[in-house]
Amino acid sequence: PTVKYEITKRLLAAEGQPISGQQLADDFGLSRTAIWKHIKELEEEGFGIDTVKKKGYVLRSSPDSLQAAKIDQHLTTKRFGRNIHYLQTCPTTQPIAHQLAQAGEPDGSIVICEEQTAGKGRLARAWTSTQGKGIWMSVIIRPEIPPTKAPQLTLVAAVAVTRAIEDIADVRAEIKWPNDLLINGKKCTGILTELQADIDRVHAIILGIGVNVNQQLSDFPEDIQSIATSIQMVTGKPVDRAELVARILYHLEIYTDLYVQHGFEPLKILWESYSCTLGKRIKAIMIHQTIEGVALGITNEGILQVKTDDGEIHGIYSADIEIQN
Ligand code: BTX
Repeated sequence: PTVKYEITKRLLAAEGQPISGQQLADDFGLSRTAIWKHIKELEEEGFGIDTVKKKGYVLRSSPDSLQAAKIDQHLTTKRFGRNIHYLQTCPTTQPIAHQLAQAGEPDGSIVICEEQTAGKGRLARAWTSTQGKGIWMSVIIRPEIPPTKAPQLTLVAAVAVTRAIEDIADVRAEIKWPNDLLINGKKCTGILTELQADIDRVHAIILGIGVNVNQQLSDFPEDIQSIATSIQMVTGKPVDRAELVARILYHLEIYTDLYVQHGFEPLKILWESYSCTLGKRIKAIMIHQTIEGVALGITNEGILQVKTDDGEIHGIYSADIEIQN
């Protein structure tokens, strides 16, 4: 961590109380001028800092950003989010996380940014990632599981994000199998699971999580305005994105550990309680076929079971789901 990062953390933790420049200089073994330069830089990044004579620096306001010190302030995890790679803008966080994972980045590290210019959905679709309005992050997870079980981790992630949104914004999202989170039937979160694995072992799962947080309807491109929503659009209140990130990581760590230790069953119950797919008539659209029927449930492997009108039960591993009633 850099000195600037440590200073930011101190200012945030002081909650409006002054911090002496001399104290900072002593603690970091720097001159007061060097500290002052860091303070100027923070001001340029949008921090409102007053200099009070004989007392020191007072943090008046901090920018609505996702930089590491802001997430850190809310973090209650052991591993998740303990390494934060923060970027203003990037095409997509996924390949950056892949590269870091390949270079040995530890379990729970994240890549997060304010804006993606080429955000990815599943099957090479685009994910709109407006500047400063959402959470666009990739989490590197290293569970000891065979690659066949990786899709279950997507379901685990869906539960974690749903719980976090409920805690922070007091609104209940529903999970549409496998991993869309909907509020009032509109998509507020998408999850993209990518793997680094050989035949019998997962090296890393790169979990891409996109949450629409503070957008207005006009922030979305026209073609998705009828299907997308944000938390603020539903609750009418802006959400502190850094706090929500920390909460997502909190649940993600707990549920991933629970899953690795006890398997999918305990999480299946949770997943089902948030699902809006089960019991409904659905259309499962896959690359080479479409199946229509009633969604009966998910198996202990996380496979969706659909009963078609001829009474046959089909296991669906991956598809886009349209809910029909
Ligand atoms: P998906 O394929 O299920 O959803 C993509 C579809 O959702 C698009 O075709 C479009 O119709 C719609 N859509 C696009 N952008 C949005 C949006 N912001 N809100 C609601 N609907 C939208 C879902 O894929 C997986 C998304 C993962 C995004 C994360 S963000 C961090 C990481 N980096 C990255 O590039 N992707 C992941």
